Formats: sequence, structure tokens, C-alpha cells
Amino acid sequence: MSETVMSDTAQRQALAEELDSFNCRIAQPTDGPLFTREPQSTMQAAHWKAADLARLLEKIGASIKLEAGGQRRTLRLANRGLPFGTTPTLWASIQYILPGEIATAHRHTASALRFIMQGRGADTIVDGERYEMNEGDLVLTPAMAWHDHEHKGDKPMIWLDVLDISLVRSMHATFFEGSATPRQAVLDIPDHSYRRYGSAIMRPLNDRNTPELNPLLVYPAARAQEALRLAAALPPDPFDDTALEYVNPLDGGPALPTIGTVLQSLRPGVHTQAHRHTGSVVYYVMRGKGATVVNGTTFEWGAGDFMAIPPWAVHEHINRSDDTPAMLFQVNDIPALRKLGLYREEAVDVAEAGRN
Ligand code: GTQ
Ligand code: FE2
Repeated sequence: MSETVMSDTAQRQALAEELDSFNCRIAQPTDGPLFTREPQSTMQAAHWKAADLARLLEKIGASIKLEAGGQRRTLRLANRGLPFGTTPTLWASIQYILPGEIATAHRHTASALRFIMQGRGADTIVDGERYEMNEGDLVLTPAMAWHDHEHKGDKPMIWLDVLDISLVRSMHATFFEGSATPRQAVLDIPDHSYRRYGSAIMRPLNDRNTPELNPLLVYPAARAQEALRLAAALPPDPFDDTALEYVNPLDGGPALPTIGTVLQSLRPGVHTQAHRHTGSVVYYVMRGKGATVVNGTTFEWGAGDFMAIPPWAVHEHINRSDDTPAMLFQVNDIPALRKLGLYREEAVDVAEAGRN
């Protein structure tokens, strides 16, 4: 028996060199398995604390200059289990911009979003539309949209950037173009897309836009939070409590084709049911105090913290307060997985799983 295996092994190795010269190969005994029964992510669950991030941001603000050419000053949320990026598909960074600074115009195939964490007085121009950025606003930078930012306020400003850089890289579809002019010209109606679609319940009569490209570039905090407040009276979701996805107003699909964005609230004292799903998630805690258990590790979080949840990791959320709801902003790659037919989810009985 073992002789047969040995000779097969020897023959496979002997063939390897010849096959290689024709750009072919056969499986070798040293290869890992072709498939695993379920996802085995190298990404590690991670938690960043607000106080640490604040200190580090101040440090990079004091020691790193913005240079000509449109560099951004960002603190990247890294993962020890990945060669780069925050999750297998997403890059999450915290952008720190000082009064008077301009992050000059460029565009890229990676889709991007900004979620404003702190400060006021900065604006962004996206494909000729200019928006002031205020706390809790979501601004989109769809693939190949020109974008630049300028801070006209008097205190540092901080926002979250999330891009699907690792997804675009894995498909070898990276394009990047810088602009000769630092800032774009602004259209006659600078908030054009918001005036057309911002209500999300009405749209202009005889509108010719089709849903393939979400035309709406900004989702103001007040409108999103009002929607969440209304939804909080509905029966909760067992896994996410109250969670609303930012949508393309033309078809109700995700705001960006590859990236999911979600505003979520956890009722006082709630402890959600555990589940797992394909796709990775980055959480930003806007307010409240609670915990998230990821594959048995408990992250105790407060306002300003970030967390990253690997694909197929079992997770559940707890609001530690008895009287105050918690609010979280969530970014995921689930729209990309759905489009590729790769989205799967299941509830997990944690007590049952623990016994096995
Ligand atoms: O502001 O355009 O954090 O292009 C990473 C890449 C921000 C941006 C990031 C970018 C930007
Ligand atoms: Fe960019």
C-alpha cells in the first residue's frame, strides 16, 4: 500500500518539471487541500479603542505633512492575518485633515465612502458636486468619480474612509489618475444629486437615470438617523436588532455595487442571537457602550471604537446599557458576495456549539 503511494509520489514529482515547462502542473502530495469544508479565513477579529486612535491620529497629524500630488494623511486599520487591508476585500482608514489643507483631486477604480467621525468645516467635491461634511454624514465616491477634499474649519477633522482596494487588486483591475488641478470645478447646482434623489421617497418625473449606477452621492446624518428612529419601533432582527442599509434610491439595492453600508441600533440591554455569514465587516461605534463576541473573544466597546469581523466568524452583540440605545455604522463586502453567488449565512446556537 505505502509502496504504491510512494511510487505515485515519486512519479508526480518526476512529472512536475516536464509539466512546468508547458505551464502545466498536477497536484502534489505537499499541496494543501483544494477545498475546505467551510471558509477558513486568515483574517483575525480585531478591536481598536477610541482613546488609542485619538492619540495616534494626533501624532500623525503632528509628524506627517500632506504633500503635493494629493496624498491623504490616513491611519490605516491593519490586520495581522492579512498582507494588507482591514479585511480580505476592504481597506478602512481614518483620514486626518488639518485646517487649510487640501487633499487634491484624483480618481480610481476602487469604490470608496467617507463617514464623518468628528469636526466640521471640510467639504468634498465628487464629480462636480460639493458637499459639506458633518458628523454622521455618509458621502460616496463611486468607481472612477473624481474627488478632492478641503478643510476650511479651524480644528482638525476626522473621517472614516473605506475602499474595496483588496477586491479590485485581486482582480487586477486597479486604475488611478491624478488631476492637474488641485480642486475640481463645481457645477451650477453644487448639490445636484441630493436635490434629485435625497428624499429617497420621490424622484423627478421623466428622470432618465437608470439604476446601474447609484446617482445619489450623499446621505446626510439627520435623514439616516430619522429612518433608524422610525424603524426602531418595528419588530427587531434577531441578529442585528435594528439595522438599515443605505440604498440606491433607484432600485433599493446597495448604495455602492460592492460595499454594503448599514446604520444599526441596539436597544438597551439587548443581547442578539449569534450568527455567521460569508463576507467581512468593519464596525464603527457612534454612541453607546456594549460588547461584541467574535469566535469566543469578547470586545468591550464604547463610542469611537472600531471592530473588524472576519468572514464566517460567529458573532453576537450586547448593549451594556439598560437605558440608552447604542448606534453603530457598519461597512461590509456583502453586496460583492451576493453578486458572485457567494453569500451564505446561518444562525448559531452558541451554547450548543460550546458543548461540541
Ligand atoms: O480620500 O481619496 O483613505 O483615495 C485611501 C485612498 C482615502 C481619498 C483613503 C483614497 C482616499
Ligand atoms: Fe481617493
